Amino acid sequence: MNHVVWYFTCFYLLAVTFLDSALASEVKSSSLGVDVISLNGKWQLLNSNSSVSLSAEVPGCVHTALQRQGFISDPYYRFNDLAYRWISLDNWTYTTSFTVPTHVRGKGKAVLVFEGVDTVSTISLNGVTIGKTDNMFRRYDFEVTGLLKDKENILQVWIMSAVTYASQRSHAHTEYRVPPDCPPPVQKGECHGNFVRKAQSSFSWDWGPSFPTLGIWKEVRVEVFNTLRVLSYTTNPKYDSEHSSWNVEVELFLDVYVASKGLVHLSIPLLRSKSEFQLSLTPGQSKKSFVLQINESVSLWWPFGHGEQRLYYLTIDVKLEGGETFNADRLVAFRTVELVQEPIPSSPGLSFYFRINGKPIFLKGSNWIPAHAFQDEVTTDMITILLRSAQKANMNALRVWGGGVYEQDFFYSLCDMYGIMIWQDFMFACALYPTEKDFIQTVREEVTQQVRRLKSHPSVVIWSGNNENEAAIATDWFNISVAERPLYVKDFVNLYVENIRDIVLQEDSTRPFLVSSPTNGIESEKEGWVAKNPYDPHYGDTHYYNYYNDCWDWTAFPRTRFASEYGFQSWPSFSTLSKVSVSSDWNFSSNFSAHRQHHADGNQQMLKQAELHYILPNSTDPMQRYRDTIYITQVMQAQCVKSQTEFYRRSRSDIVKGEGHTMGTLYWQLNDIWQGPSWSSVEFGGKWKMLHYWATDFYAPILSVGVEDKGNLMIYAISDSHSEQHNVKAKVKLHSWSSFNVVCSLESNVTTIKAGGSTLVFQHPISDLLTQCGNCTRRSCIAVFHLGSPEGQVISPHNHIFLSSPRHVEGLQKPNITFTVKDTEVVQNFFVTLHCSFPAVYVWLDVDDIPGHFDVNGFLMLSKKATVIFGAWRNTTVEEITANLHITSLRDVY
Ligand code: BMA
Repeated sequence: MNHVVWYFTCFYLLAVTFLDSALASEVKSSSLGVDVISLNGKWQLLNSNSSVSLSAEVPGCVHTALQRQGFISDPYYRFNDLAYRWISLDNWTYTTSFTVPTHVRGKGKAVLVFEGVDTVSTISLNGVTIGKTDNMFRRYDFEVTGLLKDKENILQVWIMSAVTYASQRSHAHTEYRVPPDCPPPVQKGECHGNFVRKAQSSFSWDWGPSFPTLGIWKEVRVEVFNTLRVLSYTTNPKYDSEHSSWNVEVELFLDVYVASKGLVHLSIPLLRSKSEFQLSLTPGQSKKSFVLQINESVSLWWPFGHGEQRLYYLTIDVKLEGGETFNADRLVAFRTVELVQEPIPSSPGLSFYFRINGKPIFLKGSNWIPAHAFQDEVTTDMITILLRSAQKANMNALRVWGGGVYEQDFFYSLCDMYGIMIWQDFMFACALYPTEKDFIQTVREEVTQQVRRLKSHPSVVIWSGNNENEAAIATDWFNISVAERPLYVKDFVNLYVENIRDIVLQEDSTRPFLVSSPTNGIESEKEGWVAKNPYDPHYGDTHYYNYYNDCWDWTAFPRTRFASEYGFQSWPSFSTLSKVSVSSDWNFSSNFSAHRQHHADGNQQMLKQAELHYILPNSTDPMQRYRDTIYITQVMQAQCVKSQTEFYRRSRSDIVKGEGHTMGTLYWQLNDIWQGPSWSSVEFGGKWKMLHYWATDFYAPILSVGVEDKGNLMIYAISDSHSEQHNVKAKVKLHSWSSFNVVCSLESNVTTIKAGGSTLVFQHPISDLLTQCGNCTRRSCIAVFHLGSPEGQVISPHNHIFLSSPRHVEGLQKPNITFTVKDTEVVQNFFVTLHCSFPAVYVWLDVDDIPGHFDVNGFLMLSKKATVIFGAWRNTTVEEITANLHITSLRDVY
């Protein structure tokens, strides 16, 4: 069994009810007299030479079917990704049978609807080929009128290996190459993923395994009707600036069999707004748009941290003259979004920031990747835990990265509720793409469908063409000669501008579109859509990675307008890894450690970066050393991402040497696809790494940041507020590493900090500070600080700055931390009280497999006693926590 460690948690879960999938052949009459026969459920599955035969759940995929029926064990276990490669190289047939009652069969039109086939398939009904699929991101509707029988109907979906298909397509593309051919060997992946419209990361990625899945990953049903059926509908609030009023555009996409007339009634009861419209339809596919004027004043939808996420029910009622009806409810929200790219005084280039409801908003968040290699394993619980974790860490934005999938509806609905803005990439990443007619055609359909599906969500604030493909051409990732370049630029413009952008502009006028990420935005457009340097910090967004530079050196970071990717790897916790490994794997030089690392030199990079500031773990007990090394990679990652994020937040209102005005930080990456080393802050299974705990602080709405600049200790106050002016004092203390005594305390004058900006509130030469404090040197003391109101209230999280690398500090001793656990009055919340004999740094609590998280973790402990709270996501006890709790601090690992 796949021991997936996502747990049901009532604390996290919303009341979401899902209809059980209907048994095959059960007819449900939906609105408009459409009879629906769900074909979800058990199908038969066969490989190409019939040596493997089993039953398989639809929606689902071959891998999960094989696993559930015991043909294979957990695909994530040890080296199974390699052992099970054969599955994706074979072709598979899904078969089901169903009956259709005569009265249903007698209706005018019958359509087979596949919400999602993964990916390349030929579909036949009762022996007749009814269609083919080549794109997992599309829904396919095949007309089957006249093909249905009363008795047994046999439906077959023959799925071709996507790996074989991609290879054939690439070899057929003889005029010029479309790189990359294959992923780097360290990724142990399959080749030519760019030739098939499928999650690009399923052919392997630098954080994930290669499982080029095959399956029917979304619902299947037959729809039979006499009049018409609704294909989809959209609800898009629009602000009419001329009249300073709102209206909601509702579009109905219909498949009309016979000409009909009727009425459409739209209403938002809470806003006392309703309207009725005539509907007149002729046979064929048709799109009808209606505009509901809102006459009342609305409460706006705001990103998390900036106000409420107000959602209103909109109801759509369609009544045809023949008496058939269609009713639907949708939550809508009112907000505007602008991407502001305009000149900035004393800075070349253009600004790049989001204005929501007229207010500039700093985007704080990270990047989202697929939550599982097998999408049918992604549960609403998993999505809820991840999105709730993002919000708990004060994130207001996530980028749905272009190498995965367009996420399921539930994901976006939850983002609407949580106030998490979505930067939505189209699913193209780190590659060049072919532009043959049929490829463009399938992409056009994909984009049209996805924009229609997602545009009703207020959380989606921007569309972006792809991940890093502008940069791939501009900075020549694939050794393309100068002479050949125009050809590739032409293909780029063809795909992302003339097709994708065109469709987006037609379908959705309410959001900005970017050609790529990173991009220079308007400047890229001026330069023919591929800028000379898409990483230019004066324009657009940037991705920046540098693993060998000392990440404490903030002067090395580009002072970008918007940091949409940056990050550092770490290893997930032992309890996560131990589920897919055995004891011989548990050291850093094992084959397993090398195998799980998909990023060239990744393991070395982590240790080298860690070594710059920490003494690497040197326990003689191999097991202890393994756990400690995991710990040190997480310390390094948390510290590096903190240092970079604080730099960006500090740069929000600064222009230094023409650079700055940073208005967004989306670190790479929020979540994991499996149990392996990666840039994520949340492990596969939902456990928070140290970085995620720290994000809660470095993404706080009001933050104090300490930096050393030319020998001075500078403390900045950063505020996301739009208007509130805070009067603050920076309260600074120097603590000695060797005792619990505060060596000295200082306070700045009261300063009024800028709303929506960064303000210097404290500046002091470090050498003076040390002299003034008497008993302190850079090595023997640490500076801790926070912002307080003049009345003494704490208004920012506590922060600190090392005055020398922890590897050089003097006086830090083994803290001998002991603990006691106590139940709180609150369900599943436990107090953990720590006692230490000496100050401790990076104090890390790990309860192994007990799901949940602490209120703080990875902290500095400068007093003898500290109490934290553990909130469990399932029933647990004081005893279980006590038995599983491991506590590590920096000084414990060497
Ligand atoms: C960026 C991303 C991903 C990748 C990450 C880490 O390039 O877009 O492709 O996983 O960096 O290397």
